[in-house]
Amino acid sequence: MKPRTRPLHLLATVISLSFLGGAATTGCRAGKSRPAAKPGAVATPGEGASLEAIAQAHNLDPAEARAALEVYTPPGRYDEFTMFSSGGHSGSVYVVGIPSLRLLKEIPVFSPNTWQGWGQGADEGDKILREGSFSPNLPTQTWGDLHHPQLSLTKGDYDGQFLFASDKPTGRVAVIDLRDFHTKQIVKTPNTISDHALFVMENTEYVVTATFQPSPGGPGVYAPLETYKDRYRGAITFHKFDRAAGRIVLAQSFQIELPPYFQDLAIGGKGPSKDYIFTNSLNTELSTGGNLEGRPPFEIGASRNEMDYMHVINWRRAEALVLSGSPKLVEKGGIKVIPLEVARDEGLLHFVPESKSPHGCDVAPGGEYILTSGKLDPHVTAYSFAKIKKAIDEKNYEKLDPYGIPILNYDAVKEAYIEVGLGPLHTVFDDKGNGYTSLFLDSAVAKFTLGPPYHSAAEGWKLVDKIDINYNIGHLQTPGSNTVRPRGRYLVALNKWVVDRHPAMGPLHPQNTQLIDLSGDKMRLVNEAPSIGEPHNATIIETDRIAAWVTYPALTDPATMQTPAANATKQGDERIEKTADGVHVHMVVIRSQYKPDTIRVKQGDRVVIDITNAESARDATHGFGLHGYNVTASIDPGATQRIEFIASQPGAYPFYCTEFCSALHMEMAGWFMVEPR
Ligand code: K7E
Ligand code: CUA
Repeated sequence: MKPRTRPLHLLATVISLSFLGGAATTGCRAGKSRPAAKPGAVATPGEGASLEAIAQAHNLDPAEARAALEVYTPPGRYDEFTMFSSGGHSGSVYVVGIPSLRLLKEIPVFSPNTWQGWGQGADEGDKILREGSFSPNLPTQTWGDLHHPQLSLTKGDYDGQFLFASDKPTGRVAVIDLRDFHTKQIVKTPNTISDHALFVMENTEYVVTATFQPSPGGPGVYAPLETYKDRYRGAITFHKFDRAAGRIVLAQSFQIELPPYFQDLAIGGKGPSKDYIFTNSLNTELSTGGNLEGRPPFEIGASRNEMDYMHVINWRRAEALVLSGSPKLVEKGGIKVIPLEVARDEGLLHFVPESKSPHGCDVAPGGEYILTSGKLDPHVTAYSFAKIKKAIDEKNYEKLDPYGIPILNYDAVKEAYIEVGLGPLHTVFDDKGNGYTSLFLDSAVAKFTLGPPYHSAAEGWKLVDKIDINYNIGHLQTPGSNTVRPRGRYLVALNKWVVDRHPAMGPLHPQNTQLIDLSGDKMRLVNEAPSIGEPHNATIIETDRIAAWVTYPALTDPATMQTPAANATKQGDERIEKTADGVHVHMVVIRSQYKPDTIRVKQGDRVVIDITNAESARDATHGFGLHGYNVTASIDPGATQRIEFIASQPGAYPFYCTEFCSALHMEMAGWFMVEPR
């Protein structure tokens, strides 16, 4: 079923006549300055009650009653937009409907998930987590702090095919295929120990990450902190994406070394600025902390300078240098690296002064402006790309940084300096030439006009509205904000604190997501829901643009999307083979049996079970939960999963279907018998 629009205007007219008319000017904003709802206080009037009576029984003011209608998605209907939201250190992506804010799905990425059998004994997830670990010499990394989900782009707009996500503490990138919403690849960025920013180039040619903490050379490389200035480096990495294969190809990827500042967020240019990328930085002081060693604590040491540096990187020229096979490049960690000195000498890198401790770095939809904001400065600074280009061409430098990188003249490149409020973080855009900045300290969103060509010189760069947020907003997002075609309509506030917005459920609170309507001149809060894990960032697309499958083609290997999978079992071909060191089970599942349903092995055997789900019906997933061996798999219709382990302990172990799939679901079970040696 497609989402569709209903003739809401009729209903709205009825309500505005009978109830909202006149009362809409009470000035009481939904969710603000009202006593907290008491559980159980709502009495629902019976059938036949007027809309007004229902609203009154629910203690809704006119604005709330209106918002309820605006965001209501009736049973069986789909939300117009779908949001992929970061789950922070849950390691997952959460899929949420907009405007209902209903949680639709969790996509496990960096952490195991037992519902989907991800990293829980089935090969698909186990292998991806293992191969995508921080270091082969450390335990398999089974947690991540997922910050920045980004959709794949075609001509600068969402194509609904892939989602990428970054892991901050280890510097990894995940590729999620939106045909089945499965993570297909996790790549450790070579030579780094931490990445933060992640964005996608115009046609997804590269998935780009920027480091956070600099590194002396990647996992396992040591250099004393005393040598920080000389031996530690930041980096920006261009992960080559092969769209046909759906994989990042490290051999065609490259990296540019940067000074050991913390690079933080980064973004690609568009239109006039599309050959450039921009990343801000903090800790240009090169502080390494040491508060018990007689040095200032890190947060003080890293906030001394009045200005940090936005990096302006000519990636086109960098790519040309890489493709030319220049001998100035070094091969390190399996990719080509442009050393800092080469980047400097080739003119790939320039700096622009920016307000201290910056966080957000965003590009206006047409690519004319780059906007940054420093958490300690209540302004958004807009830089003109044309002016940056001119300053680069004219070598209009203030000075060089300690690594010899030219710092452009601030006044020559600045376009506007807009006072928005305390703690500005990130800026997103709508389709009417406005920018919206999250204010962490103010707990608010500021709306301002962009300058020409979005608004006239007289009307541009003006603060036009502000709305309170509950509480301490981090990222914010609008549909298509970071594409060439922002859609407007809604703004989602991804908040760090929930405090009293949801009932107490113990000392660990969820986070809070709020939905703001952008259709009028004034922003309106219209919906709110808790979110699981910290929602660092999100990306929002029209629901019907996602190219998702409802079942796999028969005999698909979800790990490779190949059909038929090399290890698929056709019905009638079920069997158990003895192998040199154990048994190989070729199993088929279909309502309501496992075939074979009895597996006999000897203690110490290596057990390989290939399970094919022979169903073709939508939603006919079967599980495989093996008692005691810590194995569970989800075998979706059409899919094949491999499970491999050593039968180390003798005993009688049942296995059973974990999905309530049929009337005989309770009977969908079998025996895994391990005979003692
Ligand atoms: Cu939390 Cu983009 Cu990692 Cu800002 S980031 S809030
Ligand atoms: Cu298959 Cu329950």
